[in-house]
Amino acid sequence: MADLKELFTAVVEMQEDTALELTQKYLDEGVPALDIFNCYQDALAEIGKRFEKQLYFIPELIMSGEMMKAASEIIKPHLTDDSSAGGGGQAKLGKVLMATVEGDIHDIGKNIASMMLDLNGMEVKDIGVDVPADKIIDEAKAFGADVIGLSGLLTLAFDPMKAVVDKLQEQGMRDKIKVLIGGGQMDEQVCKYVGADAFVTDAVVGVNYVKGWLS
Ligand code: B12
Repeated sequence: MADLKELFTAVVEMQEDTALELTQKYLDEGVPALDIFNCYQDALAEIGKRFEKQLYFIPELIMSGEMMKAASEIIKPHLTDDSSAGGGGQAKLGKVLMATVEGDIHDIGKNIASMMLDLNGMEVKDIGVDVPADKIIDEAKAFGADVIGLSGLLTLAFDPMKAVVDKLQEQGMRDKIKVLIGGGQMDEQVCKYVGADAFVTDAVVGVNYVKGWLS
């Protein structure tokens, strides 16, 4: 992976103009779009750490989110051509319903994951943020989803994720729909607690799970 230290620093130091210029420059130089995405993700994780240490506050969180969204717009067209994303243009492999769970409004990761799934041949329906379990299940049924992708970055998201799995179970649908959970806090333990089929902290890994399930 290319040394993207300059970009990392620009994002962490809230230098939006520099960050976006570097993003474009790296793309022009042929740096893989995914490496650039990963650099932003690492930088946002560092911003999160500074927030925890009370070196940064809500305005920095908001600004980092805006930077990442602006960068996504620049990077997106390059992902379509990226062989690692692949799979665009063919018949859809299956249907994935995406949502950020109730109580959580973080959507940057969900939007990236939705985009990657779409680029890899899935039909994706994204129903937004702060979505209650009942609504997720109703939408999944109406859409005919093969997979429900739940995003959540807060510890508070674990229970709403579990509620989706529990309700699927109650309705006798658990073995018909796979549940994939994603977000920086996800791990094996959370996955077990929620009762999901898999967890990811990286959209590309998520795409691979879904491809495996649908093939
Ligand atoms: C930007 C940000 C915000 C922005 C969000 C803007 C937006 N539109 O999303 C704003 C300012 C709104 C915000 C608000 C808050 N935030 Co905030 N935020 C962040 C920050 C800095 C970055 C998050 C991010 O976008 N990362 C980049 C993306 C690309 O990474 P990602 O989400 O992990 O997604 C990747 C994968 O996980 C995966 N993925 C994600 N979801 C899914 C789903 C599926 C199905 C798949 C396949 C893959 C997948 O794909 C992505 C690409 O690989 C994090 C720090 C961190 N470490 O993440 C804190 C963080 C998540 N926030 C935090 C907190 C505390 C809050 C607030 C409570 C602050 C407050 N006091 O108000 C509020 C909560 C609001 C709410 N109810 O949700 C904490 C959570 C702590 C906890 N344990 O609960 C964190 C961890 C910061 C910290 N270290 O303290 N935040």
